[in-house]
Amino acid sequence: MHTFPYEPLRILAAVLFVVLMVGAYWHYRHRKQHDFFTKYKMPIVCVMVIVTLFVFYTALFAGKGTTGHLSVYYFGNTQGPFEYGPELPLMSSIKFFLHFDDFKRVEDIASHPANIPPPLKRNHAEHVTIDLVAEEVIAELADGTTFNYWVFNEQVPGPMLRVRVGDTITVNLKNEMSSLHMHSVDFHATTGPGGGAKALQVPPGETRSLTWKALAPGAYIYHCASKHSVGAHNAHGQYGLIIVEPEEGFPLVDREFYVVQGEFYTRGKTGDKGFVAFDSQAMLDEMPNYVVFNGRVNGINGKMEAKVGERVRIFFGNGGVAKTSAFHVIGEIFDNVHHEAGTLMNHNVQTTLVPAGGATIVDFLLDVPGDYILVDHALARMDKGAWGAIKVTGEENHDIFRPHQAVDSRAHH
Ligand SMILES: [Cu+2]
Repeated sequence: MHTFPYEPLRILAAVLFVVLMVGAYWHYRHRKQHDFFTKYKMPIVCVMVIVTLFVFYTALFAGKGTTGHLSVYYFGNTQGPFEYGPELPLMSSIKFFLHFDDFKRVEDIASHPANIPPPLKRNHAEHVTIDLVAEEVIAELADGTTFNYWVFNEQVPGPMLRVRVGDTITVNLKNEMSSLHMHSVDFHATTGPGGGAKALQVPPGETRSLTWKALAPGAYIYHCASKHSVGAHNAHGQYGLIIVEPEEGFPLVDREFYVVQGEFYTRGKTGDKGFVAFDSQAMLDEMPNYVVFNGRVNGINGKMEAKVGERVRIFFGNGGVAKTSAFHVIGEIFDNVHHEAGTLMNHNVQTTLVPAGGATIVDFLLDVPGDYILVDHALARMDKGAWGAIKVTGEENHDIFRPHQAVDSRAHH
């Protein structure tokens, strides 16, 4: 494993610094006999200053990520299966800094929760082609806060893909020329090494393809699985859901929504304004500043509408990379839950667990108008952005829900 040799360099720098200090002292004591140090005083001072700064810089930032615009996995400590290289993370940091103004700005990174492919109405298997584009862009994570996202098709989560069990799927993954990193896809719906990730490791500017067969129905996460840290790629927004419909399809409902939870690890605090850099140490510590639905704070809020009497289905995934979601809709009870998005059905569920790299499929009937807020019921995460409302309009149903007139009890005394 060849990492950047900052440890020996730091020791060398410290030794040099001590030698120079001793030399300077020696020069001070014998300044009449030796004019060498007098002659080269300024260069010596400069070298000492540079060495000191280097020692402080490496001591401060080694293994912690970097400041300012340097958002990549700099000197990241990974015990994972990938080696560094062929390019040092430091080089990526420098390149990111140099090309900061060239990265594409995306207006709204959030995948629209209602803008998804409709149910498949076919009774036979097909050969389906899926085109995905990996790209590194800059977009808002919260109002006034921007982040360097790594995405599929310019959105977080990546597009909701929809196939039928028995389908043969050819995936073409293109990695944009502007990318600084290798990207890939691991489909949890795929049976084969890496879920396809090894065949689909794509260097910037290239395309790779893979054909696989969907063997089992459900809702499956797909995500990037590239070095130097798979977690870091996911924590930049590279995940989505692929729905594999059963032969008979899912029972038809009135509305379907697509929501994927994710975590963002940024330097500084939740709510800091301006460009915020990725913090690899915070990721290792599993301490995200943001936990959000569809890639950003307010990623789904105000984008979902329904009517009283309608049945709503939510395909809900968790891109991770550390937290298990306690998925809940405030004011509703899930009539049906595909436990872990599999075939085991549960009913009358208030909160369902969705692990990192997992999903669920829930549906419920809307009886009463109002705002129904999706949350991760580990509610500290609501303050980190994990919420968004479905606006339900229609007739009041006072048999089921009836607020009473406010009574001022003081009037009776
Ligand atoms: Cu990636």
